[in-house]
Amino acid sequence: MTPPVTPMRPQANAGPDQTSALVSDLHGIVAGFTAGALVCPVVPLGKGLINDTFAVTTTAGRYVLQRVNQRVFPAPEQIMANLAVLAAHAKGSERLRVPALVAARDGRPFLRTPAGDLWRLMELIPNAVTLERLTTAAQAREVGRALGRFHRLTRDLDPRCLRLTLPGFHCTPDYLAHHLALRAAAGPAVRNAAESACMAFIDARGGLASVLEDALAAGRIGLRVIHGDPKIDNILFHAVDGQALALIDLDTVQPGLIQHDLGDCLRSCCNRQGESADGVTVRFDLALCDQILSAYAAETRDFLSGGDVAVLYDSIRLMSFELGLRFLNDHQEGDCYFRVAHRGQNLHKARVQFALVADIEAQRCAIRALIARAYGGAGQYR
Ligand code: GN1
Ligand code: MG
Repeated sequence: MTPPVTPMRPQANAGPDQTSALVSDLHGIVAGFTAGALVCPVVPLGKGLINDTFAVTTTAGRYVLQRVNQRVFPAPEQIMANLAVLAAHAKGSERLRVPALVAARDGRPFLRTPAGDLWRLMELIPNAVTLERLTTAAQAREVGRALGRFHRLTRDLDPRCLRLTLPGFHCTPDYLAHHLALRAAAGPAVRNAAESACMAFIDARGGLASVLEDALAAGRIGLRVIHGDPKIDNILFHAVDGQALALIDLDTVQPGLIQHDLGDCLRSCCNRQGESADGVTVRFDLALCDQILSAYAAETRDFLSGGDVAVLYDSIRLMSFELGLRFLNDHQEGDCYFRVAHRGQNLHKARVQFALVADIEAQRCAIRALIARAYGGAGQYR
């Protein structure tokens, strides 16, 4: 049975006009935190598709200010509770740096405005940069090491200690069901060639959506703590020595499958053309994948099971497929979820992800061989 089609939601993200209106209110927001007085204008930071993010400089230091998107995260206090659990678990560890939160004047780690918005202020990790693309093997190794350390550090944190901040976030079968429901509701109405091509691509991969859910149901893999969004933009590198310093954007730290994280990280980092590639011929870069995987395996080899490793190849193409579905669904619902610069951008990004799936599939044997080598077996996990 297909689930009901959700009604058209209002625009989830502030567009450029709303963002500049926001900037003028930000002085008051910053004053609501215990972080000194502003010394220069607040400026937008990063390229996140969900929250509104700004860089703030005060007499006390430099910070990151964020408004949590409550259409995506309707209960943001749950995120804040998870951050506290994670920070306590990571305390004193050199493996994971969790950006410290600045208290609001009422002592809470966030501020609620009368309009109901939730804002938080975090330390800005010094000497840190994000990379638009990976260009060297050393960077790729740092990515694998950072994600592997995150999973290593959280392997003894019971996932039941964390709230589900986004239920169903990586449930690919739900995104597929939603896609089919949207398709049924639209009927044979006007579809352009790009949409039709996406639909044919999806139809040809019926069994893919449930690979991880099936493995979970069969007990071959298990729930763990995940980051949820380890794409390239969410990894901080040291500006000088290039070491990975932290995984940021911790809103989706919650119970999940480590395969979601590794697949998402690889689909993001091994696509050198990026999510908005010009044209729709994208490549999955095997050399980068090799470096990321071997560094990740060095951190995780001793606690991942054969069952975990057996589904790694499928999880790489699955996460690209899932993101393609999510972009396509959002396009068909009027761009309510992901921030877009123009109409049609989500559709283009869906095509890019599907092209990436196709290239991953074309390199299936080589990717499986890299996985087997990284985990020390000649194909023992297949
Ligand atoms: C969103 O907010 P941001 O840009 O870090 C999305 C991820 C997608 C990503 C694609 C909560 O992440 O799942 O992979 O866009 N986050 C959420 O760029 O939906
Ligand atoms: Mg995010």
